[in-house]
Amino acid sequence: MKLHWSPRSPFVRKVMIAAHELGVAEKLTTTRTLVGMELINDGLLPENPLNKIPTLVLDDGRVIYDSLTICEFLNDMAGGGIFGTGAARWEVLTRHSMANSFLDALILFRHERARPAMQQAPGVLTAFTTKTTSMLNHVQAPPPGRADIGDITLAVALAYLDFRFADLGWREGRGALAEWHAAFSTRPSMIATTAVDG
Ligand SMILES: N[C@@H](CCC(=O)N[C@@H](CS)C(=O)NCC(=O)O)C(=O)O
Repeated sequence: MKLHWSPRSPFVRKVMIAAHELGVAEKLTTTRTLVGMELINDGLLPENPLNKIPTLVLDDGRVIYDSLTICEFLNDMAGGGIFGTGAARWEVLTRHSMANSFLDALILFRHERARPAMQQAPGVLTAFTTKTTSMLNHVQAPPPGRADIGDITLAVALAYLDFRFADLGWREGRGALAEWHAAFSTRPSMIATTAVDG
């Protein structure tokens, strides 16, 4: 299976962490695929018309996206483990949605911050700053040792804050969350997928 991949995409990292946690990472062949909000990759478009990574191409040519759908596919392939079952599944998926929407907001926030100062919209920057703070104040540190898709996505979002928003100092006043993230970051799946620029 071929995974359109980048070492700095948090959504790709989510998929790779899930693959490691499920023990199926070695089944993925990663291919470096350069994309950006203003960077169209013509090689990717036939497989994903919206130019997004991660995109998974199965050996029989079928294509699976986006990151949640790929994680579900890997979870099924591995016989389950990171989504929960029955009623618990909705709780896991809801925590995933919260952390994933946070990531969506952070990507847009970063894009706005990267514009030349004259072109930045102050209202947009203020709104994203407020959302980031309110999300961080709202989220609870998960129980130690657990690694479902909600926990994985939260860990990726917090690591993305370290990667792109180190100036925000998200740990300040959030000791329990910081402690949880430090412990989660020692998991082999996290160590194997550290984000790098390049
Ligand atoms: N909802 C998608 C989001 C994926 C996404 O936004 N990926 C970014 C890289 S981090 C991307 O492909 N951007 C290229 C573009 O927006 O054209 C998912 O969960 O997979």
